[in-house]
Amino acid sequence: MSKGKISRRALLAGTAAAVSAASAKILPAQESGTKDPTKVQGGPAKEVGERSRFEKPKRTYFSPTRQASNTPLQDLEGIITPADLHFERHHAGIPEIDPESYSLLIHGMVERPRMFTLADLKRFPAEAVTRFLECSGNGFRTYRNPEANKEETPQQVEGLTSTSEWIGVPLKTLFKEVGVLPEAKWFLAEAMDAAVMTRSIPVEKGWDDAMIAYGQNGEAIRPEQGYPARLFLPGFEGSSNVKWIRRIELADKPFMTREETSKYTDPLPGGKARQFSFVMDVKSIITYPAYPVTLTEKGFREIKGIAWSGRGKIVRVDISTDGGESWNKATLQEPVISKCHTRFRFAWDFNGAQATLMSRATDETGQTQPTHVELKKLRGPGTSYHYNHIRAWTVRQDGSIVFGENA
Ligand SMILES: Nc1nc2c(c(=O)[nH]1)N[C@H]1C(S)=C(S)[C@@H](COP(=O)(O)O)O[C@H]1N2
Ligand SMILES: [Mo]
Repeated sequence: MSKGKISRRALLAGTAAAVSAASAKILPAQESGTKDPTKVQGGPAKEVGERSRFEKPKRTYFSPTRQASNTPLQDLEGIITPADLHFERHHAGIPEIDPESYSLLIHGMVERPRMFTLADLKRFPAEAVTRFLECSGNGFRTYRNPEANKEETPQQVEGLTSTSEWIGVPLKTLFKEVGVLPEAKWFLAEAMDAAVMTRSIPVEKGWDDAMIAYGQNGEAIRPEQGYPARLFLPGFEGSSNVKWIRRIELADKPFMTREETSKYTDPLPGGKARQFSFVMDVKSIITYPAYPVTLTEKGFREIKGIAWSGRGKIVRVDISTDGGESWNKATLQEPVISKCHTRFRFAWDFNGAQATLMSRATDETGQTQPTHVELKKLRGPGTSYHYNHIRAWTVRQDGSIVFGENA
């Protein structure tokens, strides 16, 4: 077997032994600028760890005002996004909130309005769930102008989605505590950032799987994610997951806030608009091979990526290497969790011919990603939100890769 090459059998069987035999060659110390680790004392223990200096995953920004950043999807393994690489989106910056002075008020159509301190929230039985969070604007540029963004990484195309283990108190526990009245149909979630972000949420979500989250991946939730507490609504569009939450008001109708009227509505053909598109539809992206990777050799590669759906579990991902002419089933990597990033992989032989790679995910409700043409028929020219059409990468004969079809 030639240097670094992996056999087709190893890829298909996924056997670790065959793969490690091919890659176990240790670099001579001088090549990497390090000393022979068997001859010098290693470094000391540290209070707070950091990444190997050889690993430099970074979030990227679209605009210099930095109101959002994208997760480096192409650099991640497994399904958890390290908290310091979780995508960020804030309409008025990241506030600094002292947990000692934090409180959450729940009032309106309830029997016993109440203020909860952070300590109060932590006294209730906690729940931990591993779930994705995605901005409804994720990937909108590829819908509106797929030709314009060919030299983009998976991070740039689709990096406004991340997965964490979220820990907190189920909202239904607090609903019972304050005695939410049966007439209550909606609740307002209001933040304490400079945007005073407010959204109306159907009360059923509160009785279902909503939570007030104060933990993320084993520690306190990060300031960027809503420290000390945020509303977390599994599968619902990012913007409804109000961070730095300070108030919940129960009512019999939606509040018609700015973020659900002038923003976050979806225009449809014929001059109509759809309001309250909460659930994020089934979606996927190939994260390898993808721009800026160049395949310098022919041979087998593992096509890898993530799929997710706000409606439940991913049950199937199909891969096309010929621009959607034919499809083959990818392997889903355990664990497959509801409303969570799910890994897929598929062995593919790059034979030096141009190839267009596509992934198409299906969720447990039977929903499948539409093609770009199909989605345009339904949604018209569109604005900025809710685009789950099939994405493509074109591998050229020279092995270079660009985003989009027939590039
Ligand atoms: N208080 C507050 N909550 C907010 C926002 C905000 O600007 N302020 N942005 C929303 C949007 S648009 C998204 S996509 C998600 C992003 O969550 P994250 O920064 O934890 O990834 O938070 C939502 N909650
Ligand atoms: Mo968002």
